[in-house]
Formats: sequence, C-alpha cells, structure tokens
Amino acid sequence: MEIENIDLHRLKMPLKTPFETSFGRLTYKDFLVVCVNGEGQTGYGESVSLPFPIYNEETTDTVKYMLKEFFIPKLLKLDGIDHPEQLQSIFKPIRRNQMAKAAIEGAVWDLYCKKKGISLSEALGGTKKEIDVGVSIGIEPGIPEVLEKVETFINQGYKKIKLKIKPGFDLEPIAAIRDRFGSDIPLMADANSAYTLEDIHLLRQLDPFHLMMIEQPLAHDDIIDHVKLQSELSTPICLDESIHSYEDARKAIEIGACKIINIKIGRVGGLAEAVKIHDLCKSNGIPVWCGGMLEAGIGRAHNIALSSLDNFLIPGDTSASNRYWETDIVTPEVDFLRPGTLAVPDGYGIGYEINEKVMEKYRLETESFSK
Ligand code: OSB
Ligand code: MG
Repeated sequence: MEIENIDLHRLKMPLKTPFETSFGRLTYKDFLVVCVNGEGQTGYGESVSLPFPIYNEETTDTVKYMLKEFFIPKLLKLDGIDHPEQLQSIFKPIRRNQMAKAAIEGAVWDLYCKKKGISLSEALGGTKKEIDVGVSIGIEPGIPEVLEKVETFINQGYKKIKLKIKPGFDLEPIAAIRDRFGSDIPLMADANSAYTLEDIHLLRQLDPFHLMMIEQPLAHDDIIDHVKLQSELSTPICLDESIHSYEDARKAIEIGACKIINIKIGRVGGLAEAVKIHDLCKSNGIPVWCGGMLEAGIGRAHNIALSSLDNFLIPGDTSASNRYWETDIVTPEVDFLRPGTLAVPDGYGIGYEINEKVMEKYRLETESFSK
C-alpha cells in the first residue's frame, strides 16, 4: 500500500455543554484530523488529546509536533506498507506519545481497510454487529443537576451511567442516584486519580452502593497502591490512566491492581496495541470496555469498531454524536440503532463518510505533507 501524502487538519468544536472532571473543565474540543492519502483513497484518524495536559502529558500541540517532526516523515519515507501492524515496530524507537501514534496509525488502518474492501471491525477481528453503550456524566454544580442528567440518559436508553467523582462530590451524589433510581441501574464512578490510600475509609463507604466499578481512584501512574485498595474494597477497580500498553496491563493484572480495564485507543498508542490488551484481558478473565475522550465522529467510529471484539463485555463511553455535538464531522452521525446500542458499520474502513461542510465550519488550519 502506497502512502503518497498526508494532511493534518486542526479543528475546534464547542461542546454542547461543558464537561467537568476532577482535573478540570472542558468547554470545547481542539483536535487534529489526520488524512493519509494513497492510491486514490483517504484513511482518517483523529487525535484524542485534550488542549491541556490534564488527563495525560500530551496536548493537541504536542501531538501535532510529534506528527510533523517524527511520525509523518517516517511514514512518508517508507516504500509503502503491507499492514498497519507494521507501524508498531516502525514507531517503537520513539518513546511514548501514544496519542500521536494512535492518531496516525488509525488513519493507516482506515486506508488499509478501504483498499482491502473490508470494515475496520473485520480487520481487527470484531464479531459483534451491535454494541451496548453508556454515557459519562461530568461533575455537576449540584445533586439536582446530576439527577436530571441521569434521568435524561436513562430515558434515552443508555446502558451504563458513569459519574465523575472527586473528594467532596462522591458519596452524596452516588447515594442520591441510588435513592432515586434504585439499585438496578448500571452505575459506576470515575475518579480520574482524585484520591490516595489515605481515603480508603471513604472509598469503602462506596461498597454498599454496588457500583459496577470505580475507575482510576488513585494516582495516574500507580498500580501498586491500587492493589492495596482493591484488597480492601468489594467494588471492582477499573484502571484507565495507569494503562499505557500491553506491558502495563500484564503487570496490573498479574499483581491484582484491577478487575476491569478501560481501553482507550489513544492512551495505548493505537489499535494494534488495543487489540493485544483486549486479547490479554480475555485470556485472564478480565472484562474490558472502550473508554472515551470526547471524540468527534472519526474517533467514535474507531471506538465502535474496536468495541465489536468479543471481550468488550461492558458498555463503553462511546455515546451518540448528539451527546456532545450540535453537528458531528461524520455522516451519518453516530446514533442509536436501538436505545443504548450502536450498529457496527459494515462499510469499508471506519464505515462513516466525512461531512466536509462541518469539517470546514470547525477547521482552524490545514497542513499538507508529501514525499
Ligand atoms: O477519564 O474517561 C475519562 C473525558 C476526557 C478525559 C478523560 C475521561 C473522559 C470521559 C468522557 O470520561 C468519556 C466520553 O464520553 O468520551
Ligand atoms: Mg476515566
């Protein structure tokens, strides 16, 4: 497969409503769309980085820098490429920068699938035709706002409600949700590393609420303390920030740091690594789900294809486009097949077309690179 040139578009899309986590508040998404062109076709990838290094160390500007200086030149220097999995070894000498690697790798997967005439789901070994999805609710000004959002999303049919928590906004909103909606709604909490082992007593008080899991309660770079915490909690711990690779996942599972893993394609450096982590978890009896980074439609499409693998046993964070966007950059927009489910497209590649008009509306700049 020949790669002739690559375009980088920078977009800024306002979120319908601000999204707040324990690490900060987001009002817009500033991101890159990577277009890899070859033999008359285009593969699309999306950088999932945030404008600020508050979730991990990358930002949209660092991703752009790494793409321009390292990953794009490396790719254009190649004499074609047979399979997207080759990128792992090609990029290996460059440390970390997972979101930058994933953005360009995703575009190459899409192009590869389009050339082969298969869907991305098929190329990854996906088997599901329909996936269950949930929704992530940010930290709200107060409990009434939380309850209103939970009600809206449950009525829409979402199959998992994830509430962001932080010290001072944890037991009360969780208790209020259980009180109002009962013990049967699929509910979990995501702390984004807001606690330490000193908070064990408080976190144990979450156990009676039978949460599906608590996501990343402790430090973003920890697995050791999570082992201690998990041994004291009946609620399963799910790791997000701490898992950057297959090796991280292997070690976390080996020492008992978590019972569930959230896989984000950007956080682990691409689809090939994501599939490896999925397979590892499957063979260890660890269910996985696909996390989200407030993606626009291209990123959402990649998440859907990944979620079609069979060990994605828990509904992911890939909500419909209208959860965050007035209008999305793909057509059709990502929308429910049935309440709380998305169809896995069977068209070639990511299976969604780009809505050039919407891309144009939100585009800040474009840079092009050729051999
Ligand atoms: O921790 O999962 C997270 C958004 C930005 C950064 C980190 C996280 C999130 C979300 C939103 O929870 C998930 C989504 O709906 O895309
Ligand atoms: Mg998370």
